[in-house]
Amino acid sequence: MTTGIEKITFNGLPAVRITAPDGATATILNLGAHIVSWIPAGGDERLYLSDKSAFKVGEAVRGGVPVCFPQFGGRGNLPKHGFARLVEWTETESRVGKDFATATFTLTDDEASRKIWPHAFAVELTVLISGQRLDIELGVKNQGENALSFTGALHTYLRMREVEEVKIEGLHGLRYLDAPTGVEHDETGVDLTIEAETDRVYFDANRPVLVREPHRSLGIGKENFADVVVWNPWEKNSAAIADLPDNGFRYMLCVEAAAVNKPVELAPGAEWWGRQTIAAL
Ligand code: TA6
Repeated sequence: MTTGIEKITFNGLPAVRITAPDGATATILNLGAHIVSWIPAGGDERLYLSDKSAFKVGEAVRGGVPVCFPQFGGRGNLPKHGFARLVEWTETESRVGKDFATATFTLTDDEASRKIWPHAFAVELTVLISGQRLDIELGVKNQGENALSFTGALHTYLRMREVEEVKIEGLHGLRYLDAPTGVEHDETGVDLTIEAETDRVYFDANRPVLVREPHRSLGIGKENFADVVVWNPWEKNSAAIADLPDNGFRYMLCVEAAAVNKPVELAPGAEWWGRQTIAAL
């Protein structure tokens, strides 16, 4: 095991692999500051990654943790889920401490971004691993002279042994938007199970979410992201997504810390941050 920070090439793309002294490791692409692997200390891979991903600048990677910014989904005129996942970020700081390893990537506006989103901004993504835990923090600063607003998400693809075995707890009683129909409901179930296409935005989801598999679990918390998105494309959509294997839906579940329903508003000079924490249990 190599402890530390390694600059590597991952499927042809520049990446950083961080490894904590306890053996926890994560790999982050410069493209999109996209986490493509997370293995907790002594554990197995906990993120789903499609090997049909293009792994090309300008195209989104399918799996891992896409950073959706400054637009969630199609809620605006930008490319779906924003442009941040399509471009290269700069690695600014990586280090290993006594019981953690961390890497930080930044993205600022440039001519191309200003053409489609006329704002001066600085975005930072910090990944920290320690033992059984992964922290992902997104920071946004408005560096311009006008107010800006954005939506976004840490679009985390969790790796599942078999998605039909999974029970998701912590969403009971929440209002949610069922994205395919555009209709809102209240969550009446105690455990959410995935047995069909599921694409929901749970509003103001303030409790932690527990993703239980028969043999292991993940506890997912967040700060400052108001919403939780749960997505599985199921069979028909999975087959229609070119960069996902036909049966890919069986082995993935997206549980996303998201700011969707109420865009984040930033006055000139103002900053915001949001964090998703995942603990392997
Ligand atoms: O977060 C769920 C979602 O918005 C779904 O509606 C689905 O389209 C998914 O994201 C994936 O989007 P992508 O652009 O990566 O294919």
